[in-house]
Amino acid sequence: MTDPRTDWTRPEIAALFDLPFDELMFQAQTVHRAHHAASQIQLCTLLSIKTGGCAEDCGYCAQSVKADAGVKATKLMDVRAVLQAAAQAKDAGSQRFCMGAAWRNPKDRDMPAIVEIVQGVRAMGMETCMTLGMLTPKQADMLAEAGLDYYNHNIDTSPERYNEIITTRTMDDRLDTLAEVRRAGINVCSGGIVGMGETRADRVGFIHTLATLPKHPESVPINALVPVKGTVLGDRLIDTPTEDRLGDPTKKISKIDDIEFVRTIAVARITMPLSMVRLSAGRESMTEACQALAFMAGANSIFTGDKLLTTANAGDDADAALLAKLGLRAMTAEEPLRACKAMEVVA
Ligand code: SAM
Ligand code: DTB
Ligand code: SF4
Repeated sequence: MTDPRTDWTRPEIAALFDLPFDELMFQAQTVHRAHHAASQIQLCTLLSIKTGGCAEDCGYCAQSVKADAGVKATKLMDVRAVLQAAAQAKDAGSQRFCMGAAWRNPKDRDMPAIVEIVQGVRAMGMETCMTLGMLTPKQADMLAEAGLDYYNHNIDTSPERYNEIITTRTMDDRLDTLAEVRRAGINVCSGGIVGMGETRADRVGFIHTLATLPKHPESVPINALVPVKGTVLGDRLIDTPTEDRLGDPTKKISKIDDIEFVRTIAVARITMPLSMVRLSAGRESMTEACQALAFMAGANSIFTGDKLLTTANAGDDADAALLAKLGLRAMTAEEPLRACKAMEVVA
């Protein structure tokens, strides 16, 4: 197997976006089938283990202290309650349990409970993923020692647009944590959000940043903005823009065009052939046809269950019906591990 390229240029990525749609889909399917089992979708479950009251000002997020989205701030969940939720997810057929905390970074005093959670979920035979914000080298090592399989830390958008969306940290802060996660030996999950009013060039820059990391993330979540009332970006999409830091408060953003969304998935698949590409937030308001195209474009992972972190998700019944209609089946736990092993072989 040849090494996946990490030397993509922006013009090359822009040229992929510009392909005729049928050609782009053909290339994406060809790459997908060369590296992944066809017709198999990984099912992941999300749990918010610490909700709201986050010090960061991410313009899309309902959990920021700057948002007025009616999200109640909670403390870190009790270890036993997290393990109970993980057991339920396992019974529902999920292979990966992803736990999110609305933190800028975990405090050292939070780490013993986090370590206990990772160990407990792993002992159930599920893959573990955590997203806790920025990490110190010591925290990354503690998570690795606890056996954490994946760490999610999204770059979210292009380097050029980053400080319009978030002012309380930089893209470089994000890249530093990703490097620490890699160094500690934890698999990387990193992607972002489209539909935040960005340009095609921003989407090119976003994919370029991921596809030129020293090693591609093992998981690449592509979220479509879930517009939440009371957040800067949600209000702009819902059509109630208020005075905010993004300049002209009357500037609206529209929901991303379905075809452009699918193109983004296809370009992620082609440029990061071995990665699991996750069709993440935003499925609840997506048509079945758009989701089907996203799977054809190479997405092979979804979040199941009724809830993401604070917003609604499509729900198990809707997902089971969609997968059945499309003849797709849930991946066994071994498949994503096989994909990771393939990445180790070529690294
Ligand atoms: N605080 C941690 C962090 O930011 O890394 C972890 C939790 S944070 C909610 C995880 C990711 O969820 C964000 O990086 C963003 O990509 C995604 N997200 C948050 N709100 C979203 C929204 N309204 N629509 C789509 N994606 C969203
Ligand atoms: C990711 O890229 N998407 C997930 C997960 N990683 C942590 C989170 C989506 C959150 C959607 C908004 C909400 O529910 O608050
Ligand atoms: Fe905090 Fe994460 Fe939400 Fe940003 S995306 S406000 S860091 S919870």
